[in-house]
Formats: sequence, C-alpha cells, structure tokens
Amino acid sequence: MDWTQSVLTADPKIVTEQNSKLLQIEERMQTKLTNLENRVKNITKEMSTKSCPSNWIPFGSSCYNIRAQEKSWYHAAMECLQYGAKLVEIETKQENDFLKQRIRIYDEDLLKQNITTYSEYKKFWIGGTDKIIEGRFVWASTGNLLSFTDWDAILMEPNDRGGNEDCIEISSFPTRRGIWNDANCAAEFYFICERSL
Ligand code: MMA
Ligand code: CA
Repeated sequence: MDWTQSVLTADPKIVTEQNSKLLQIEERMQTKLTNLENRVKNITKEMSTKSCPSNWIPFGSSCYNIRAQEKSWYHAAMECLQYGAKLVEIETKQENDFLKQRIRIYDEDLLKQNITTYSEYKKFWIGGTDKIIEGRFVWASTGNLLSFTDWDAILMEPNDRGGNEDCIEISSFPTRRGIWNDANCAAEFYFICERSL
C-alpha cells in the first residue's frame, strides 16, 4: 500500500489520533528549541561581557593597575603603554575618590602611626603634565586640559617648585586636602596604569 492509498483508506479516527500525536511532538520540539536558543543567547552574552585582566582592578569602564615600582614619569608612562594602558587620567571625583582609597593601602602603617613626614609617603604618578606649556596641565594621551582637579590647596599646588615640576603626582600624605601635586618628572615614584575594560 502506498502513501496515497493509506491516506484514502485511513480511518478518520486514527488520522485524528496521529495528528494530535504529531502536534504533541511539535510542541515538545518547540520547547526544546526555545531552551536551546536561550542557552545560546546566554553563552553569547557571557562571552561578550568584558572583564579586567587578572591583577587589574575594575572601576567604571576602566581597569587599573597600581605599579609598586619606582620609575620616572616618562618610564612609568612607557611601562603602562606596554600593557595596552596609559598613566591614569582622572576625569571625575568618583574616579579620584576610588584611587585615593586605593593608594592609602600603601601608607596604612604610616597613617596609623600618625607619621607626617612627606618624604616617607608613597607617591604615584598619574598621566597629567604641563611639559609642553608651563601652567597648562593636560592629559598625556589626549592633550586635553584637565576637567577635574584635586590639587593640594593648602600647599598651593601646582607651584612648579624650583621651576621644574611638570608632572602630576598623587599621595595620601595626611595634611593634604587634595592629593594632587606637580613634581619633578625625573623623580622616581610608584605609578598607576589605566586601560579600558
Ligand atoms: C615638595 C615637592 C613639591 C611640593 C612641596 C610642597 C619640598 O618639595 O613635593 O612638589 O610642591 O613639597 O611643600
Ligand atoms: Ca609642587
């Protein structure tokens, strides 16, 4: 019996039964397909969710790495470049506060002991400089003027002490109101690299 004959001679009751069975199968397959689609969607999303490399701290849309190694501003900048990063450029109070918190960790013992000798505190280079035009501080990677600043107002920074302070350093020195200071670019400080997420 070929297919046409079987349909023509089929008992309508059996046909209806078969139909409903087929519908059930279709429904089950549809459910499985939907589950599968959702799984693919989730995996795709997971794969495109960016994260910071290990040892880099995420904040906002950047990753930060505090380098506890003393280098001149220029050599610090070069090292950051090698990580696909730049010396940190601080654009907002939130970013500044986050970094303030982070650098305190390096001076915790001094802070606990109330030691107020400026030279003892760790200083960290950031990516601001007025090397090109004295008094005109810009971010090194863009040349953009600083939009946010946190200069130490009490010490009246930036003061270009000795006429040769063109790079921005931050530290958690306790008597500082703001944490920014212009310092001699040749001085060797710790530094902070920033790269995009
Ligand atoms: C240091 C140095 C300067 C800063 C003064 C503030 C003594 O020099 O960090 O950049 O302006 O301290 O007293
Ligand atoms: Ca200064």
